[in-house]
Amino acid sequence: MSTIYDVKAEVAADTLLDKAGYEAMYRDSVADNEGFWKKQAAIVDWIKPFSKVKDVSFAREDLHIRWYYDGTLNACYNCVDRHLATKADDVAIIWEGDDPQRDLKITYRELHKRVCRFANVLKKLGAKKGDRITLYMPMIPEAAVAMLACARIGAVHSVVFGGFSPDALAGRIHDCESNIVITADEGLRGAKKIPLKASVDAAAAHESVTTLEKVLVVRNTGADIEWDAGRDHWLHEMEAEVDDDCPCEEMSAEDPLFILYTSGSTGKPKGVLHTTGGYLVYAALTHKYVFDYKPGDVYWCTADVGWVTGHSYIVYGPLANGAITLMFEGVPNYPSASRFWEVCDKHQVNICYTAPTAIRALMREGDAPVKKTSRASLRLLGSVGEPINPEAWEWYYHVVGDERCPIVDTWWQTETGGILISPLPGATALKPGSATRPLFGIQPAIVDSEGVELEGAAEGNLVISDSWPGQMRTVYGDHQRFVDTYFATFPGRYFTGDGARRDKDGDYWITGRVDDVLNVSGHRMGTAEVESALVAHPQVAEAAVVGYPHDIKGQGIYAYVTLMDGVASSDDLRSELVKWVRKEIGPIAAPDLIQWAPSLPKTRSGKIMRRILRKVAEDEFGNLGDTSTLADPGVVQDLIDNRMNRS
Ligand code: 6R9
Repeated sequence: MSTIYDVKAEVAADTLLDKAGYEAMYRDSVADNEGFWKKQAAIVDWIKPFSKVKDVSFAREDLHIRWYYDGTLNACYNCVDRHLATKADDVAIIWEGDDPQRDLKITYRELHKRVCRFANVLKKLGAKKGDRITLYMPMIPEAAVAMLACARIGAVHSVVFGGFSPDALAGRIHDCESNIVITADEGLRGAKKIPLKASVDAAAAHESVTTLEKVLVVRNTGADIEWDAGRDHWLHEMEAEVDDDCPCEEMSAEDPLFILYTSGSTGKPKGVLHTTGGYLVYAALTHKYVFDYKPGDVYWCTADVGWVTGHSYIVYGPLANGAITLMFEGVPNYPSASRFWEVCDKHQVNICYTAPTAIRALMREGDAPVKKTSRASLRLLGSVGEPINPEAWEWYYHVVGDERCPIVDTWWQTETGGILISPLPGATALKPGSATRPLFGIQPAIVDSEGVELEGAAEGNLVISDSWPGQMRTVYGDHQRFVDTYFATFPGRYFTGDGARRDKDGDYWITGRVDDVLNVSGHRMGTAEVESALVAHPQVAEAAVVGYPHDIKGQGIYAYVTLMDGVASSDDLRSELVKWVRKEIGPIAAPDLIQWAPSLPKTRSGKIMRRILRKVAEDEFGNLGDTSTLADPGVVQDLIDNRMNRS
């Protein structure tokens, strides 16, 4: 039985919504969905007001999602220019460097100037409305400035996480046919240098990369880098040649704002496409209510801009709301395990939004590194990226938040653009491990494997029955894949890929992915992606990858590898394969455990029985279920005898 915290007793009475306020607003949002979203759209400024609110069909044969589609606006204007009248000298971005001695505050006026100059540089490089521009950046202000500059001129940004390998970067440049890549000489994380420009060079050399014309480079660490004089340009040199004035492009609400690649259950990452109007309304509204954001609050989301959390809750949501958003270049445990809380004290952070994997890693260091800091400025804590285990929740609540700060456990996805299920501080009773209630306009349902909706307390597949403005619109360049991935399994509804339980109070508990997607330290990783990287190795014949419970990462990556005939297994080969996957995809995809499997358990039709592989990886082989359909049941005993995860 988990503790239920009555948050009303703990937060100041002046939260934006109380329980009755949330309930009334939710009721309205469902009873008159169009009317609700028509009204809420006033959270952003429109150039040409919309007259049409919603045009949606979740039917497979006629799938389309449009919001505010005859209106026009500019996302950058909303995040920057419109604040100049009232808060030009207020801080927009606080930047905290990897090195605790380095930080920076950027006002809205300065942000405006930087974004305009950056946008003019992009134009000078030939960027036009609709172009896809790839960003491969460290967590420096220029990352946010570059995103906003793209939005300003109507270019579509595709941010690729700086931890991805040159191969992964090349695949993403190729898929969206980028003509420009924006990067830095190097990144810095935990005093380690990340050779970003060298990775761009390697990606550009790929034969699949045929559209890339220009590389714009931010000087960050000042490292020596290779230079291609016809292709590469320094930002600081080009900025000296442009002026501060750059008008905002008038964009249709349904013009693309960005593409963000994410892992699915098949091998190739999908280019999730978000458009301008609905996304911005949804990001701004959810940022305001979930984080109970009030003017002057210092808000910190610890994510990287390479993930959707960084897009919606470092850049677009907070800046659309005129907030003070903190960007952190470093890692939680450098120079010490107190770093997060030292940053909170130094910048008087009121709202801190981080991931369970970071909380678990810091929890392992004990309470002392937390207790030596004050954290008195904190008012609200947030969690995102994976289910938070009650033990980590309790520690976050008692030790970090001193039992004073509600925790918002926010469930959402790259595809959803913003938070869909979360408590609201002051309005929702908290339960450790539960994301609790749907936000405005969100109609979650739980269906069984046949698609039958389950009522009341139930467990099954989590689907969403109606659209919301922040929903993705398509998979870039592959609309059929969008339809097949999200709307084919349970006709007429959006399938999240997650499992969930709804308790008797109506609160949701996300149980994790029900497809072949792993969640490693809050990062999505398709098992098929890791498998194809492994089989690309000349000595690997076959590979199957599953997740297993991992104390810090949530899930670890467990690979079963069958070697080519005549290749001897060895620990050296094992480390070589780990290195290989790091090179093919990036460090986040590196297998934690590799088991040599002379053969894999397959059905007579040749399908790998992942259920069995998962059980063995979990060290739970006592109950393997029905193995009678296996072509060779003997395979299983060998797997059990040689399992790598023994508790
Ligand atoms: C925002 C983000 C999405 C997947 C999602 C789910 C898991 C995210 C969660 C959570 C339980 C939460 N997830 N938040 N599970 N509780 N609060 O993380 O997007 O990278 O696309 O991952 O992450 O499995 O389906 P993304």
